[in-house]
Amino acid sequence: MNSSVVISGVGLWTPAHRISNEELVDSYNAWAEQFNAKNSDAIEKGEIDAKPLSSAAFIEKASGIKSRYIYSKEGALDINRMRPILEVRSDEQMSHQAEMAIAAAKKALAAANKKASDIDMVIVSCAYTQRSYPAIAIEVQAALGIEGFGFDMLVACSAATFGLQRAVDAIKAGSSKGVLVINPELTSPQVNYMDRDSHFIFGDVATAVVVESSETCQSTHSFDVLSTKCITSYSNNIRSNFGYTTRVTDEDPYSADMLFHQNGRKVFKEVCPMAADHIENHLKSQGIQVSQLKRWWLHQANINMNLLISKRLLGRDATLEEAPVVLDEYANTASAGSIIAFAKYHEDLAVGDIGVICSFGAGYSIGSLILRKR
Ligand code: CO8
Repeated sequence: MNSSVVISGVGLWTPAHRISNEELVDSYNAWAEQFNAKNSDAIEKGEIDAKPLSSAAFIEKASGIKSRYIYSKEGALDINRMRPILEVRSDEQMSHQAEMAIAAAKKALAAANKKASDIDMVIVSCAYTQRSYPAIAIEVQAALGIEGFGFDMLVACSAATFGLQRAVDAIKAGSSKGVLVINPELTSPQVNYMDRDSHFIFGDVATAVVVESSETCQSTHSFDVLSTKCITSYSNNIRSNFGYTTRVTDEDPYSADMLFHQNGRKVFKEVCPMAADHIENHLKSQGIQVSQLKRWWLHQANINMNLLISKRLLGRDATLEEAPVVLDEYANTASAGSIIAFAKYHEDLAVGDIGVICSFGAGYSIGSLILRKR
């Protein structure tokens, strides 16, 4: 019997709290005005720069983002704090990230019609993990009662696609019977809510995907994974310097340099052609024409990036049906963006329809999977 590797279920967990552009900008601007008033002398003498004001209209025009979800809203908009408050949990309690991961994993398992005993490998892949060890994946594995093994991997915005490639290869090789790839993207602790140029970019969410063999698949909506392709190319244009060595370098662990920062213009210019070439080459390697793609589940960082990439390949703007947008509601959720798009927009495809999941971001890293509806 000819078996294939399939994606048989996808789960999406959305936090209960939401922040609109307007709320975020009101808070940032109040903080900036307070900062400027407090430092008026130094600003006047040219010793420090005044904080510029943000605008909801700019954010929507430049990025397409209208709102974002946040795991803990408390503190994030408080101008005397400018970062969320996460409740401290003891070693005996479940970690925040495992909780998010489990909520998405349960939905993916239900969609795939699978039980814990059908899974033997858990990959938690995302932009940050809240601790180094024990792995969040092993905590998730234990909580779900999965026998086998789990590990964490970090590839920023491409963590989901890179994790899925590991899963597909494990099923192909026969080293696993069923894999859960989970992306608990708790980005808000690393967002610099005092930086006008990036305070609006990120949101929190968790996604999960079940990968298995077609021989065991019992799901209503499943996709053959025709091919996967990952590439990386070193760049400093998207960076976070916080790490376990921060304690011994005597740097301020909360300085702007330690949080997410980027050269957004350069990222835009460099990553768009890379992503378009990547998709084109990947399709070509499988003998598939761009015109054959029914759906593009693209990374959700910036609407203008997605329009540019699809236009370069299609020679016209992609329709919302072809390249669905979720970043207006969710903002950039690091690696989860393309999987949210997949979770929300896959059931309508017909048997034989082909689509591509593609992520792109820090590293730089680009990952794609070509899928065919079964
Ligand atoms: N409000 C008002 N005006 C603003 C604002 C603001 N908030 N921000 C900038 N401006 C002004 C600027 O000052 C500038 O003014 P001027 O022309 O007078 O100098 C003007 O608007 C244009 O500014 P920019 O050049 O910065 O604006 P862009 O049009 O380039 O848009 C974007 C900025 C939206 C950031 C855009 O460059 C972009 O989206 N680039 C793509 C970058 C991207 O995708 N980054 C995501 C990477 S994320 C990733 O890889 C994962 C990392 C891991 C997760 C991290 C979680 C925390």
